[in-house]
Amino acid sequence: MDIIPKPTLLTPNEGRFDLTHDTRIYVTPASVEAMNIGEYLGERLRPATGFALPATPTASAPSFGHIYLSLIDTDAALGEEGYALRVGAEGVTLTAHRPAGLFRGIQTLRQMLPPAIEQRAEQPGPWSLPGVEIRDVPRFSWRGAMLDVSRHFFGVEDVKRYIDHLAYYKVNRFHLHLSDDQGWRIEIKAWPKLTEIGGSTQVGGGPGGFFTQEQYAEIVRYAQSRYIVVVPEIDMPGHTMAALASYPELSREGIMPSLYTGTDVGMSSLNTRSNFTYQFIEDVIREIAELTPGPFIHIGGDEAYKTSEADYVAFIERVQGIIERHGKIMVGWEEIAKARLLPQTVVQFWRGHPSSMALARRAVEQGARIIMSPASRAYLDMKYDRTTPLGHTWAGFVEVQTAYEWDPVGMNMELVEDNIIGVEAPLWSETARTLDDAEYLAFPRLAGINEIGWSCAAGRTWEEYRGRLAAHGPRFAMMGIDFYRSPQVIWPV
Ligand code: IFG
Repeated sequence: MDIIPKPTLLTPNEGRFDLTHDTRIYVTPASVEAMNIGEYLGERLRPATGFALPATPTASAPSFGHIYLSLIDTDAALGEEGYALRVGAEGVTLTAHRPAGLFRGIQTLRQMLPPAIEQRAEQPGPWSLPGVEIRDVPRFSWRGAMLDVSRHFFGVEDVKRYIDHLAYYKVNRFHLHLSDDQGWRIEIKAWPKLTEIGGSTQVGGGPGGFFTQEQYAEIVRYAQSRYIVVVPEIDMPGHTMAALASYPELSREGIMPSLYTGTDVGMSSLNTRSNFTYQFIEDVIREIAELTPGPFIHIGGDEAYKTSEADYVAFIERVQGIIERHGKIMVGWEEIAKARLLPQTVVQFWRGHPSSMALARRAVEQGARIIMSPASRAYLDMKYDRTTPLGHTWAGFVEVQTAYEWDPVGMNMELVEDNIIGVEAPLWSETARTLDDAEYLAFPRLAGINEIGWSCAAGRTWEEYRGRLAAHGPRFAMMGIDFYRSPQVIWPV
């Protein structure tokens, strides 16, 4: 089987089960949430099979020949996202301790069916599931993907499709990079020029765009229904040229910032000594916190080259207090570890500088947890190799094997498992203009990086994965993903 991420424990058995016209998706309990999950499974399987596959509430396990989703009297050791899946001649039984676990198990079920199941038009069967016993629990609680909608703007439908890809790989954090030098992408009612002006362009001078608060809420709901927590990022004090061009009073005196459509970094800074700036931040954080049910708000903090060290530290500590007052947990790129952090704060490691190690240690000493996003392994905007038309090279070439063959506890960062909250694959969009560009850069690498976040470290090898990835390749194609056919993998057809 070509399941990605690889399940913790999988034992084949001699049974097999074919979906038929009569197959039902029985669900217990008959709660709205459990029934919604059953209906989601039905929606994924109906187009290709042409079967009704009705989600049907039940009080007990069905008789022969059906799919049974159950949340009752299950094993608490499965935790928030774990699940147990049995396929035999009698049918399918998927149990979990929590609804997210059922949802994660459904992705495994999808990947056990023939790849044609992902087609949206009816296909010839049979729709066979191989007999198996699976017990699967994730290694890390943060398995993320970041999409930069600032450098190039991606609309709601594109973002929803990207979220669907993330759900398929059991990703549970969607980090949305909503502001940067080239664009401000989220409506803030108290500061309308942020989108009127700051949202009006993008890298290369295109029309830009932005999410209204209703559209952002729609994205959050869509992610939530896939058990994915949206982590909004408002980057500060650097990467703020779009905000400064919208409200020059946010800049230090005498600077007249203008809209920026290039791809340099590190040239902007909020005026970190002005109370006007903190009123701005208070309003932005308040409005975004109200729209974000998830516990996290990312404040960026990267590449603040135009902010003095002392000003930067004071700024981060003051913003951390604002985030906390709004009942949220602050996330930031590794540089925030220069400041005094609250123990719940999350620090996202991204560079491979010698200073990075010291910053990671400072973060850990303060009780903060680390998201590992090493650019040399996990940055999806790095070229695969010198022939890749899109992407950067500053962190090196990142072929599929490079993106897979690392471990968050390794990376000679002197970190231990408990210091790490998880992994995340950022996709910066300076060179990705369309969703097709983004999918080309993201796949296959995103699948492998999230296997690192989900699967056991022990015994995980590139040699085994490259064979499984090859067999998995047709699933990318059936989902309409224009993925990179790495020469490192022997793709079928
Ligand atoms: N570094 C910048 C990003 C982006 C990236 C492109 C971080 C945290 C280079 N900051 O990565 O804005 O420009 O690879």
